[in-house]
Amino acid sequence: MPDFIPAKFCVGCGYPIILITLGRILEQKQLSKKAVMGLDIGCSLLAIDALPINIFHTHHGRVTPTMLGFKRARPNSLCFGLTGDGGAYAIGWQSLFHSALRDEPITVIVVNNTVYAMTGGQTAPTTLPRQKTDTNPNGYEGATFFGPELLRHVAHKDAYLVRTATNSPKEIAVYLEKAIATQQAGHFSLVEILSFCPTNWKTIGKATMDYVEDLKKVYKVGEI
Ligand SMILES: Cc1ncc(C[n+]2csc(CCOP(=O)(O)OP(=O)(O)O)c2C)c(N)n1
Ligand code: SF4
Ligand SMILES: [Mg+2]
Repeated sequence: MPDFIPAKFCVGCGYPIILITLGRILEQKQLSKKAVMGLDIGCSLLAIDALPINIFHTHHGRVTPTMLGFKRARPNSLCFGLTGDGGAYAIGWQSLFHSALRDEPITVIVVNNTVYAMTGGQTAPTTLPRQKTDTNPNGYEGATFFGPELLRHVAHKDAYLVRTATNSPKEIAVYLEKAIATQQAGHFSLVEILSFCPTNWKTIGKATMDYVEDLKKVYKVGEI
């Protein structure tokens, strides 16, 4: 397992932190051979060769049904879906919702950077009120979307739903391990990670960290 991810992501992006953390857990637990990860499109697609596990591209908004299909065909596999907030909570919400409702034993990792990053920073369901985006240059005025909190209403009591952030890598590791254990016990798990996107947030250095801390004031981290 390398200590770095090939430089496809922008400098300062949160995705590599998540991928390195997941890769270390899989290696430590000797799960790399069982693990398979689908990528939803969005900046997740850049992870195609990031880890020494089976990884493939799916379709924007379709990673959840693809991975639950894989899991049904190969019940002994450990299935991950890596998706952005747009893929999970807009175009892919229907299938994500029903997967939680049916308690499908897969793990969905939602990288919440509050925008459609890959396509240039458009407004997403997770965009915060007053946040300036490509499509709302004067500030977004709509509602805010709380994915894990909404899913809690329909998910099985043993499903694992949690939110963390890329400025807390140790916490990401703890939560990913619990999500994996939940899948192994036969239940649905989702880890939402508030993730740096300095390119679309138009931030550098400390301003990127401050941005995540501001997000945490709205999107409460912790188990849900
Ligand atoms: C069916 C379909 N609709 C739209 C697109 C264009 N598209 C590709 S990525 C993307 C947005 C990605 O945003 P998000 O899911 O939040 O991922 P991020 O890039 O922010 O990590 C869109 C709209 C597409 N590829 N397929
Ligand atoms: S656009 Fe944002 S999410 Fe995509 S690679 Fe760059 S920093 Fe990461
Ligand atoms: Mg996004």
